Amino acid sequence: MALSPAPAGTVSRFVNQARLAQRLADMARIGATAKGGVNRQALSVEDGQARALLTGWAVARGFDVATDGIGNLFVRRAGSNPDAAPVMTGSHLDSQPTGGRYDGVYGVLAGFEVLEALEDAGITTRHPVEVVAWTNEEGSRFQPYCMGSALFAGKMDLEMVLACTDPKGISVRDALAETLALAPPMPSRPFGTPAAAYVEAHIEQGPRLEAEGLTIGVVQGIQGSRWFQVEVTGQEAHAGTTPHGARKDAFQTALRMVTALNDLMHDPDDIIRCTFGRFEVLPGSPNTVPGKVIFTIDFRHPDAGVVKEKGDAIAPLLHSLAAPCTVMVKETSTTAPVDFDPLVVEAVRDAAGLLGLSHRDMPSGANHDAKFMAPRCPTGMIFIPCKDGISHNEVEYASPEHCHAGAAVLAETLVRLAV
Ligand code: HGY
Ligand code: MN
Ligand code: MN
Repeated sequence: MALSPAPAGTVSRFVNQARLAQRLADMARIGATAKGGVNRQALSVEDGQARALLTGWAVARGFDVATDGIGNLFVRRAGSNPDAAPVMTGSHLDSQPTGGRYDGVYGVLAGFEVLEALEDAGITTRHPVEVVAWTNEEGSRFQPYCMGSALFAGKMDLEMVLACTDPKGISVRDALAETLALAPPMPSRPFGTPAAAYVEAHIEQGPRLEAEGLTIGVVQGIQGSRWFQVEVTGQEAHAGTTPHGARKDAFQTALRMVTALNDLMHDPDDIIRCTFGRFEVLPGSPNTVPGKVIFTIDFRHPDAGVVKEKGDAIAPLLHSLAAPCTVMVKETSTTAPVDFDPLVVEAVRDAAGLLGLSHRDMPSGANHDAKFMAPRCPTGMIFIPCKDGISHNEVEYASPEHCHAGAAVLAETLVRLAV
């Protein structure tokens, strides 16, 4: 048994590209869509099946598995000091409804590959090394996003989370019970157990690495983000008989609101991100004046001041435009920008350099579970390119070579932190 610290560059030699590619392919069969992506939404049957598959792989390799009150799945490889806090890695298994085969799941399986490489190399780290599959990172079916990592980090209340419902009215509580039933029973741990460090590998979900011909992104931090759900209530009426002057048309009101929000978020530098991803017009009949519109706002920016100033302006603006309808504005998530730990960022940069992989420092436009881990322990992220920078799309793709490179950098980084 080679004792850590293994000479730098040892463990990455045991990171197996074909094995990682096969596990990604096996996992992509769960929730597979006709266009080559996945629909594996949080706490769905498919999410439960994915957790069960990972659990089976972990048990087969002799790793310990555990869960917690929101269904986070922890896979631990023991270290020489069982009392040492684990060095953690991971990401999420849940996907967008028309998601890709790499978003989230790459980070979970790259982390699992590192555990297997450590095992194959016979390396003993002082700290345990743990991979975690966080529950509901996406926030697509259930808002807010990152429920698993936020509860682990003590940033959300469990009862609030369990009461959240999806558009069909199914609660997190009920969906969680069904999901947990699909995986074998395992020990449960409290939230907030110590972590020595957390490093997450993820596809970039943007175009920069590919455009610059680079292999590794050394991630500096994640921009701020505020999500809102808006409900405009008017009055259903007959499309043929109701004069426009007498209408309480929820769609026309919502349209004015979106136009005003576009003006508020106009940014000639194209740094602000503002997206209306869900827009429901009810009752949705061609000859009934819409009585209700429900839409979402996903607003992001790297500067905390802009996140506060523009985000605080949203609700007053929408209320000023509501008449003759009424409006309810619910902020479903607010997360400030985070900077990652310089020592972890340096460890990632050094690992990429050690392996001779082209790399650059860069920010993350996307949210990740690392956002909630950053205040809890020294945290960092590793990006690999994805084709045409496309993600949250069934055509999402990352090459086996890039997947391997990211896992190799992750392996060298985790070993350095786990000694
Ligand atoms: O929305 C996000 O930024 C993440 O990809 N779920
Ligand atoms: Mn993700
Ligand atoms: Mn995502």
